[in-house]
Amino acid sequence: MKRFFLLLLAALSLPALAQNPVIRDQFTADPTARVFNGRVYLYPSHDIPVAEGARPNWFCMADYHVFSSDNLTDWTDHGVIVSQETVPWGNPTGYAMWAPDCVQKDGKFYFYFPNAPKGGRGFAIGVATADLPDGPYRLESKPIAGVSGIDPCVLLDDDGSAYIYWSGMGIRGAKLKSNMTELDGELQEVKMPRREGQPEMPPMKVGGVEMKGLPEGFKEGPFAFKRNGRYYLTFPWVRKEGGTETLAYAMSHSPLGPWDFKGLIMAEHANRCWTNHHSLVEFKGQWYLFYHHNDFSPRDDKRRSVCIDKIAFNPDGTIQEVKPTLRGVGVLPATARLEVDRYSAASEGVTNALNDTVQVFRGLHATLPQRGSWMSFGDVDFSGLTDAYLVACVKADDNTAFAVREKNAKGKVIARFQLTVKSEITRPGAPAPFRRDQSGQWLTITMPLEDTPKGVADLVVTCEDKAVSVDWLQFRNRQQYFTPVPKNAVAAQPDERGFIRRWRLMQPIKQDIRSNVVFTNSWLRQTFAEAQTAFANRKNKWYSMEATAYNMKLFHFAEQYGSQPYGNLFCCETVIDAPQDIENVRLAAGSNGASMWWLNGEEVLLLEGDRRMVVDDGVSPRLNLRKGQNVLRCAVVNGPGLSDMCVRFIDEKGTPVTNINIR
Ligand code: FUB
Repeated sequence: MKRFFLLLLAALSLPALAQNPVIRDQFTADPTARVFNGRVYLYPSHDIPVAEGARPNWFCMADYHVFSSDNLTDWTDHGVIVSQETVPWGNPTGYAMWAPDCVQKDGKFYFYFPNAPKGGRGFAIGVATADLPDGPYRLESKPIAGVSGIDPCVLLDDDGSAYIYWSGMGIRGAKLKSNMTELDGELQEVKMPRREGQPEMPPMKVGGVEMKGLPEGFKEGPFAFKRNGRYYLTFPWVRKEGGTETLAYAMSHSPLGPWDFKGLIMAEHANRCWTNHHSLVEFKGQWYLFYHHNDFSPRDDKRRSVCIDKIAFNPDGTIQEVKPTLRGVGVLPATARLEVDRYSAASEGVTNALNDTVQVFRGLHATLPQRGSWMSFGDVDFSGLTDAYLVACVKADDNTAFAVREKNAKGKVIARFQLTVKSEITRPGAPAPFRRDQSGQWLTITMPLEDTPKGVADLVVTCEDKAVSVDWLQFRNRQQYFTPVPKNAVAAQPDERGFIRRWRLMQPIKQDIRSNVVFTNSWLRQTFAEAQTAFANRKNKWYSMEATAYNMKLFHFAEQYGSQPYGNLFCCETVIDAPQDIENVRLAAGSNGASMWWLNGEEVLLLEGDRRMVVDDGVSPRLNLRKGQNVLRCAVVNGPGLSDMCVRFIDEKGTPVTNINIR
C-alpha cells in the first residue's frame, strides 16, 4: 500500500503534458469522450485505492468527475458530478460506480452510470440530468427498469431515436423512450440462476435484446456510434482463454444489429493490464480513441489512467488498428520539454526504460541501439520559434552521433550532434557547451539549428553511429537583445534615461586576444586605428540594430552575426540628429572591455584597460552637438569575456539629453 501511495503522490506531481496518460493527478478509467459546444468532455470512472470494507484487490470507485478540454492537451477537472452517497437507490458504500456515459438531447445532458443497488445484487444503471455538461446533475429516483448490468452507452440516431447498450448477460441493446430514462418495449421475466450457498432470487425483468453477430469470448463496455450511415458497436473482448481484453468492433446497417464482426481496434495491453475500455470521438476533423491503461500503477491493474491516440477509418468504413503510444495526442510547442522517449513510433529495437529504477517517476529514456535506429515524436509546433537553438539530454557509452530530423528518418536535419563521450561533445568543426548531471551519465547539450521546420511538424531522432539514449529535447529561443531596424524606419529617440540604442554595427573583426593583459594604451591605440580604417573603407558588412535594453550587448551580436563571440573588435556607428545646436554637453559612456569614442571624426573619449561596463564610467570634455547630423562612432575590444557598451549625452547638470533624433 505504501508503494501505491508513493506512486500516487508522484503521479500528482507530473506536469500536464500532451502525452499519455492525459489525467495525471488521479486515476481515471473507462473513458467516454463526447464533444459538446466545441469542447471535448471526458466522463471516465474514477479508480481509488481500495477503501476500508471494500472488496480487496478489486475496482474501487465511489464517484465520477468530469473533465473538459478544447485542445486535448490541457484538461480542466470540473470536479465530482455524482457520488455513491447521494444516489437515492444506490448502496452508499458499494464502490461500484463503473463505466459511465453522457449524451445531450434537446439541450439537456443525460448521464448514465452503473452502480450497486441498495440491498440488491449486481448492478443497476442510473440516470442523472443537467443543463450543462459539467452539471450540476439531478439524480433520477430509480435506476432504469429492465437494465441489469454495467457500462451503459447511448447512441442518438439521426431520426432522434436513442438506443442504450450495456453489458449484462452478453452485450444487450434497447431503444429508449423519448424521456431517455425508460426502455421502450416489453420487459421479459428471466429466472435468475441460483448461486451456490445463496438463497434463490426472484425472477428479474429484463429489457432489450442481446446483440447478435459478436464473437465468442468475454465482452463488456459497449460503445456504439454512427458514421457515414453505418452503425459501429465497439467493445472490450477477451479473444482467447486466459487472455486479457482487446478492443474490438462490429458494424451494422441497423442500431440493434445483427452485427458483422470486423476485428480489433487495439490488441491486448503488453503488460497484461486485464481491462481496457474506450470510446471514439471526432474532434476538429480527427477521430480519437480514448482508452485506459495502468501506467501510473504498473503493479495494480485496477488503478488505471486514461490515454488518447489518433484513430483512422479505411475508405470502406473499417477501422485501422491503433498501437498505443506514450506520445498520445495534442500539439506541443517546440519550446516545451519534449519527452521524446514517449515516442509516437520507433524502429525495431528501440526501447524505453526508467531513468531511475528506484525513483520511478524520474521518467523514462529511449535507447536507439544502432546506426539507422529512429524514433518519431508527432505534432510539435515550431511557430513560436524566433532565434532558437536545441537543447538535448542524452547519454552514450561510446562516441556516437545522432540527428534530429523533420518528418521521417530521412528527413531534413534540424540539428546534428557528434558525441565524444569521454571529454567533449562536438558538432563537426565547432566546440559546443554541455553539462553533465550529478551522476555524470547524462549530458545536457546545446546545439545550433541547421534548419527550423515551419508550423506543426513531426520530429524524428535518428542514430547516426553507435547507440545513444535520449531523455528529452527542447528548443529554446535566444533572448532577443536586438531587433533589426528596417531600411526606411523613422528616426528613434534616446530612451527615457538618454541612452542611445540604435546603432549600425559592423560585422565583428576577429582579434587574437588570449588575455586582456594585452590592453596597454599603445596596443589599444593601434587597434582603434584599425577600427578607424574599417570605418573609413566600409568593406565589412553592417547591421542596423536597436537594442532591447539600454546597452548594446555586443557579445550576443557577435554570437548571432559573427563567427564567434570572443576576441573581437566591434565598430559601432550612429547618427545624432540635433534639432538645434546643443552646447556644452558631455558624452558619458561605459564599456566592457576597452573602448574609444569619436564625435564627428574627433576622438572624444578613451576607456582604457580591461574594464566592466558601468553606466557613465567615463565622461568626455564639453562638446557641442551641431544642428543637423552628428556622426558618433565607437570601437570596443574585448578578449575572452562578454562585450557591451552604453552611452548617452548629459548636460552641465548631469541631466540626460533626450531632445535628439537617432538615425
Ligand atoms: O472499471 C470497471 C470495469 O472495468 C468497467 O466497467 C469495465 O468495462 C472494465 O473496464
